[in-house]
Amino acid sequence: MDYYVLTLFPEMIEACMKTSITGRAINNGYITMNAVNIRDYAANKHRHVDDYPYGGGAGMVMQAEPVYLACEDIKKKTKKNPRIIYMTPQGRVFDQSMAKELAKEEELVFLCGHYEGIDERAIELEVTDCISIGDYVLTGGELAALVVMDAVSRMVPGVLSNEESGKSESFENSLLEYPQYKRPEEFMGRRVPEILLSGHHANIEKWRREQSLARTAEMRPDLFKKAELDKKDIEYLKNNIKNLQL
Ligand code: 6GU
Repeated sequence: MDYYVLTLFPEMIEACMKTSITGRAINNGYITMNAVNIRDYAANKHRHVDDYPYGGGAGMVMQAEPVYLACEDIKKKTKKNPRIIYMTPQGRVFDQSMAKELAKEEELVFLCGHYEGIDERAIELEVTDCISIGDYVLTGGELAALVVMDAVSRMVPGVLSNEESGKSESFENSLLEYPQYKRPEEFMGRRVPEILLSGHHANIEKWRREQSLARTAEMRPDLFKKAELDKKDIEYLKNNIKNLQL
C-alpha cells in the first residue's frame, strides 16, 4: 500500500505513521508513506494557501489552485489513477468494512483540509471519495486521515503478525469483542473467570460468545441490525437482556 497525504502539516503525519505497527510496516516494505506539503504548490511568494470566502462568513478557505496542483502532481507519481479521499465531517462515516475495502487498493491519496474547508472547485475536480470519522468536528483532516490509514494498514496482508491479527476482534460479524485475561490468575483480589481455566473449549467458546452478545447489548445495541445471530444467540439475549429490541 502506497499512501500519499496532502496536508499543511506533513511532519504530523510522518511522526504518527513512523510509530509502532505502521512504522514497522513501513520499515518492512508493506506500506510507503509520502506526506506532501500543499504549501509547496502556492504560487505567491508568501506561500499563502488560504483566503477569505466569497459571500463572507466566518473563517478562511483553502484556495483551489495549490490543492489542484498538488493533486495533479501526485497523479503523475502514482501508477494508476488513485482514489483521492477528502477528509471532511460531511463525508461517509468510516467503519471497519470501509477499512477492508480500502486495503485492497494499491495506492491511496488523502486530502486534509484546514480552516473552514477547501474551495469546492478543487474538490469537484480531484476528489473521488469523502470520508468522515464521526459526528464531531476536528481542527483539520490530519487526525482523521491518520485514523483511516491506521485502520486500513492493519488490513494489509503482512502488516500484522499472526498473534496480532486475531480473527475474533471487535466488529467481526458486527459484535464487540469478549473480555481477555492473562496471567496472573488473581489480580487485586479479582480472579480470572473459572471457565477460562477449565480447559473445556466448547464451554469457553459459548461463554465468549455470550460475553460478546452482552457487551454489544449494553454498549452498542445498534450493531445488532447488521450482526448475524443464530437461534442460540437470540435465546441468550431474550433470557438475559431486559428491554432489548432486535
Ligand atoms: Cl474527516 N475532518 C474534520 N475536520 N473533522 C472531522 C472529520 C474529518 N471527521 C469527523 N470530524
